[in-house]
Amino acid sequence: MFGSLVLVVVAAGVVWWAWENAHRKTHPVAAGHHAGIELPHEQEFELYHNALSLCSKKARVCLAELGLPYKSHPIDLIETGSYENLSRQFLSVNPAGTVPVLVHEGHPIYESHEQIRYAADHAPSGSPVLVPDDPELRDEMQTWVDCSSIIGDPIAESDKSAGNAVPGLTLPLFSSMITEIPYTKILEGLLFHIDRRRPLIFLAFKARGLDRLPDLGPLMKINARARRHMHEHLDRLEAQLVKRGGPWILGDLYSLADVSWMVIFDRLVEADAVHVFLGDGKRPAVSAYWERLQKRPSYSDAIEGHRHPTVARATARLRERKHAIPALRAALED
Ligand SMILES: N[C@@H](CCC(=O)N[C@@H](CS)C(=O)NCC(=O)O)C(=O)O
Repeated sequence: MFGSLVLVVVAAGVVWWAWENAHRKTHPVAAGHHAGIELPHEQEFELYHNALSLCSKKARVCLAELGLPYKSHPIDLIETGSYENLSRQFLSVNPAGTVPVLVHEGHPIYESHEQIRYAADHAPSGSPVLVPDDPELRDEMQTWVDCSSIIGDPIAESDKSAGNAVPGLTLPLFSSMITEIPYTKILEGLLFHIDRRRPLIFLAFKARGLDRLPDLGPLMKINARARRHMHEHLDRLEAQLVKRGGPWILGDLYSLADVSWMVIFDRLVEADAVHVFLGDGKRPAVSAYWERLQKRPSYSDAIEGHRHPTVARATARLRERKHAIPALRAALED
């Protein structure tokens, strides 16, 4: 009797999963503007985004700098509470299940580095100029956007860009955040996520706990490699700021390159890692640059105005545990 009941429950579960899976189609999407896709919309610009997501911050900062109004669609990720990005509704907007998605007149633009360029190119005349007219300067800007973007496989290629080094550096923050998320919610990712590695990492963090993070050897290696590469990326930024004389990456013109780097520093704050890269007088030009970035109105509007309470708690917990456990601090900072 009990055996048959278990069988019925398992069979019902499999049928449910098969049905859901068939209706939550995921696949990679090409970067850029998709004129062939029509999405329901109410405003010229709409943005699907998340408070914590680095790439979402980049899109929000860009729209704030341009003064472009947009309809906001906040989407939860597992880090901030649930896999809303795996819902049927959101997958119809982006079958890759990632944020941000910028929608212009109903057509999506995928990948944040494409979105900021698109928004700057389609802002009404009279909007602040974030892309230089001079072709050489424009190429220079694009180089600095690219080296701060998340492109390709960030875990394997943290040497390619500072953006790619960010996920590895964020692992301890994720480990701290996931303590607040129940297992059942993470399981949804295992069933439906396009990249099963992501929920698997969260499960490992949850099972092991923040204090025993150093036991997770392969993940600690990713973190250490990302740290080493971020040092190299920031050395290059220091040299560029000195060469151009600031205040911004291209000199006098605040550009998309600065939009793209602002969010990297903000993530280092959230991951309690700024002191690792800028402490003890290291990289004075970068430190002064980061101070200037925080004074821009776009920083308070698009980043501080969207803070998620879970992130602040997770940062405080991470800092406190590193203080309490020197071996944890050494593993994450030395
Ligand atoms: N290269 C993409 C990255 C998109 C991406 O991976 N977004 C993350 C947040 S920064 C996400 O949506 N993660 C949710 C998940 O994978 O479950 C971009 O620049 O837009």
